[in-house]
Amino acid sequence: MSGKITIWTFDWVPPGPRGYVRDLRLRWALEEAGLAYDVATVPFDDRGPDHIARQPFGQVPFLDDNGLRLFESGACLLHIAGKTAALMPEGGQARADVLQWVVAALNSVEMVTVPWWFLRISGQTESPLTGWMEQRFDRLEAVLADRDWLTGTFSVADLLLSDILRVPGDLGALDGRDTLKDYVARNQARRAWQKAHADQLAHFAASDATR
Ligand SMILES: N[C@@H](CCC(=O)N[C@@H](CS)C(=O)NCC(=O)O)C(=O)O
Repeated sequence: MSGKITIWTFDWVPPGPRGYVRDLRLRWALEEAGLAYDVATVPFDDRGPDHIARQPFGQVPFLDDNGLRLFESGACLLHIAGKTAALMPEGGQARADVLQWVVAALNSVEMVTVPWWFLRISGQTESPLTGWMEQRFDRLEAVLADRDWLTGTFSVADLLLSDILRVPGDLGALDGRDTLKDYVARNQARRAWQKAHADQLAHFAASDATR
């Protein structure tokens, strides 16, 4: 599908989440794909029925691709990745490998890292989830011990998993795990990540002036 692609995010967020809001994932994917896009906003403070109609949990991001709308960053990423072999091979085992790792990143890694992060920022330093999360990290270290990317070449699965890992990583949870720290750094060294990250920071910095 060609046409106008719009990423929707908040008009403003407090300083803490800047650089982490998940429109970053979509920006990054579209930068990798070389596809032009616009960024539109919904109010952070007043999430009315229009917002809920597009994202039933009142969250961001969501995507509009020439009238095709979808929410959930994972679904949006798969939609974008379906447009370019630069993010996901067109078929066969190679595509299956990417798909399984996308779901694993969301359903086997992020499903423990996000609750762990939530407890940590709520002040709970001794988390009952730490052992479970460490088991996941152990297995990911084994997978990535002899390869730079999950499926042999950079894909949307690396984009997603590295974005998931950097959240606990930035809180020190990857300290002593050089394989995973290097993996996240390798992803963040990509020009597309750096542009997406800088653009998100600039977006929210500009919004301060309007408040
Ligand atoms: N599973 C959703 C989670 C989206 C999410 O957590 N969005 C955050 C910003 S990164 C948000 O909107 N937070 C505000 C809230 O939950 O009310 C996805 O990956 O799209």
